[in-house]
Amino acid sequence: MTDQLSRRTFAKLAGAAALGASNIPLVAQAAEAATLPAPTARSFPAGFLWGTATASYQVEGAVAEDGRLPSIWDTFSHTPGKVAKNATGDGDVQLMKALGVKAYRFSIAWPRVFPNGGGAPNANGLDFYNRLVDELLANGIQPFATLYHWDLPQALQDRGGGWESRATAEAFGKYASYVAQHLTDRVKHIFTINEFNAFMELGYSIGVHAPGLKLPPARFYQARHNAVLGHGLAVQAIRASGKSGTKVGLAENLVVGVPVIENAEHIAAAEKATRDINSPYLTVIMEGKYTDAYVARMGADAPRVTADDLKIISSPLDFVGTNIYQPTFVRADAGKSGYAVVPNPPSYPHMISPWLFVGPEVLYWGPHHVAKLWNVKEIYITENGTSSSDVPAADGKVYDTDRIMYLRNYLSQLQRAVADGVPVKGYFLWSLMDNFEWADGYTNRFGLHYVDYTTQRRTPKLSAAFYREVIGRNAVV
Ligand code: GBH
Repeated sequence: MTDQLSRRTFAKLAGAAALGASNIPLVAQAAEAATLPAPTARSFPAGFLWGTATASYQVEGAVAEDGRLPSIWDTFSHTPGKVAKNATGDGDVQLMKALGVKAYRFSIAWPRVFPNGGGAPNANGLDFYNRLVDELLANGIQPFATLYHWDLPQALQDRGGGWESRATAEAFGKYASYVAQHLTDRVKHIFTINEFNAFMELGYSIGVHAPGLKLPPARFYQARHNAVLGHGLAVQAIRASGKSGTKVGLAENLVVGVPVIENAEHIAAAEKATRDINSPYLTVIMEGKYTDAYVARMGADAPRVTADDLKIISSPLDFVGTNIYQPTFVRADAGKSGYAVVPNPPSYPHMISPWLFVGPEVLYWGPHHVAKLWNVKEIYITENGTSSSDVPAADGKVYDTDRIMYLRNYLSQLQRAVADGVPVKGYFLWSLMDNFEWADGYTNRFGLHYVDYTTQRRTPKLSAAFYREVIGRNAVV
């Protein structure tokens, strides 16, 4: 990406682009309004919070401005061969523009606020977010901030091996405390960490994400433990330093067991699978104990875990955020665990990202399991969405009917969950605009807005008009 446009010019473009969505008429404005489904059909409760989401390294650019130092993703993406077409996240600064959304989930770059991971804070770095928060509030959009969406300060990786070190968990707590002190007068919802189940597995075990490590089991289990400990320390720090009324949670891409058939035995198996497979992360956070099965699996490689650690890790949360994309099908099984994962057959359909298997029911079962397993009273879908080939048509527009198909089906299942009484309070669509898709670089687009990476121009896709209609009618359309 190039820095050809100033932040202000870019803001204007983004604004114009959002308004441009109206060149596809809203059905509600059309003459045949009388033929619309009844207002209650597939509708959501009043006050359901519709939002969009992004993350710092994927949209911000400005990697060397105002005292920011490198993160592990700067290092990784600048290492040839690690990211598709050797793309990096350098580029223009992301600004917010609404589609009628009432909430925006963004992440704060740790290396802007503490460029060295710890030590002295960089006030200019935090100001970047002060301005964003003020601008969101001035536009009637509630800010939901994530503290860690994978851009670990490189200095922490260099010093103690990043999450391999308990010192990183402690530094994370201090960073959380500083952010809470300065932003919670205006930011009322904070997510500690985004997707343990992605950055730990891909970054520290499989090695395809930053920092690109393939740790042996004992070191890897220790790193997992430090990450959930960091989350707990951050929760405590936010409680101690944040204004009263600040709500804290996390955003986890839990593995969601989806029953192969919706009957009692398979549903029970799917629930067991969800608790068991997520043991290293969400389960220990919610239960304050590693499951016996996980402890047995780790065997002699298990980290030393103190009762005090477990207490910190399971500090009570105000809500649970779930990033939900694809199902893991589960059936009942006679073996000890009581369940078996059913691999998708080769013919199982996926979106353009090969991992993004289509299973709308996952948006029903994900929140359902979380509410039932851990008695959670406030759930957000912190990410859901899809990639698409998104090639502009001759008229310059992007008719992403596949994204609309995906969203319509997934939202129907979310509506089913809410209608059943599952306490889902809001939904953040990933993503507001096309952005840096980690190891896939700029090859897979997830946005509601098409981004021309040469000019930075944003163009609403057909799905933006679809989402605007969903929000306007508070119903699946
Ligand atoms: C989310 O991860 C991330 O939070 C977000 O930053 C990202 O842009 C968005 O999803 C869309 O991907 O190619 O076989 O190595 C979702 C969970 C985990 C899904 C990693 C893709 C890569 C599988 N992701 N996975 S593979």
